[in-house]
Amino acid sequence: MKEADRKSGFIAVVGRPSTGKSSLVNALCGHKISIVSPTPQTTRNKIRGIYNTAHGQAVFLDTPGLYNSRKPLNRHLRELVTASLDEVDAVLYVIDVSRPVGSEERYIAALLGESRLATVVALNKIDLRRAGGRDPLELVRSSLPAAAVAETSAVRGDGLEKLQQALFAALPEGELLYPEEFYTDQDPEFRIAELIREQAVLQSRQELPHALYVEISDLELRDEQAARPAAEDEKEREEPLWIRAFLIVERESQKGIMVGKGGSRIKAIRQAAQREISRVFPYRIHLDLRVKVNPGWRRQEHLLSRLVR
Ligand SMILES: Nc1nc2c(ncn2[C@@H]2O[C@H](COP(=O)(O)OP(=O)(O)OP(=O)(O)O)[C@@H](O)[C@H]2O)c(=O)[nH]1
Ligand SMILES: [Mg+2]
Repeated sequence: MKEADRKSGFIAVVGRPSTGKSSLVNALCGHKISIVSPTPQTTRNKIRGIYNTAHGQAVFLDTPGLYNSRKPLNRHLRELVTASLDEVDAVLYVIDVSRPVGSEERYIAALLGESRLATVVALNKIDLRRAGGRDPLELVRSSLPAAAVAETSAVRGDGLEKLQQALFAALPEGELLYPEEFYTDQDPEFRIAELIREQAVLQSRQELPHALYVEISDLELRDEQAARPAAEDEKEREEPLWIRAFLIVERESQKGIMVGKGGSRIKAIRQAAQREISRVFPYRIHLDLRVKVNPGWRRQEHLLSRLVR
């Protein structure tokens, strides 16, 4: 392929909560870039996933699910999504076909129509039963008549090739934006905090997934083995990565829920998070995880500005 034919650009991934935006970004990029859970509003940040192909480079901005609520956290999340539309060359609009089209969906379709950005629609979760009511394709045809449409299943990997072609067709010709070996630009501390939050959300989702955030207080590579002679097995020489982190909840009563009976829940979260972190970072992971209360944190504007970005 000639250098001049290469495409590159930024693509905002937008949709209602829990439609599979992060799952699609991970499936396309082939890496765990963004955390995934069945709880709506899992993503709280504008997370960059870099997708390198023979056609060029697409940089996804995975965004929080768009949700109409006046609560301060939701307002911050919504503003982040609308601001990302100003930074991109195209949009990947993800619709969950297993849920009926409602006012939220119509609002997003209209917003994207007004943005005049090149839009590709993924009709996702085609492995599930389609919801009754208005056909989402009809909504797309009326609000976004120029949009390309691909039917996908992020969990089964269906339709990704067609989606990929449509996305690159929507991007301008251009040089690489990041070196080809990069697949994300998140710093390690942020990724680790997200992997811990994912496990905390997965294991507390009946009770308080939205009341949580994670803070890393210490991150240290301890080269304990440097003084020792080289081991036969390279694995034994893997350095330990020490992480001290806090799971922060809103109220004292939530602390007990996160800790669990005899510390069982926090232990399960810690073990699962250690496993997930070691899949991403090639170290022996030592995670010291504690629960802390920050009363009413979801109303603290300065904290929300730091957490939601
Ligand atoms: N059956 C099925 N489930 C899917 C598919 N794509 C995603 N999911 C599931 O849907 C849930 C939400 O997926 P996410 O990728 O976190 O969705 P999201 O749109 O990023 O969610 P927010 O960040 O909360 O807005 C998870 O339980 C996924 O496993 C799909 O194609 N089919
Ligand atoms: Mg997400």
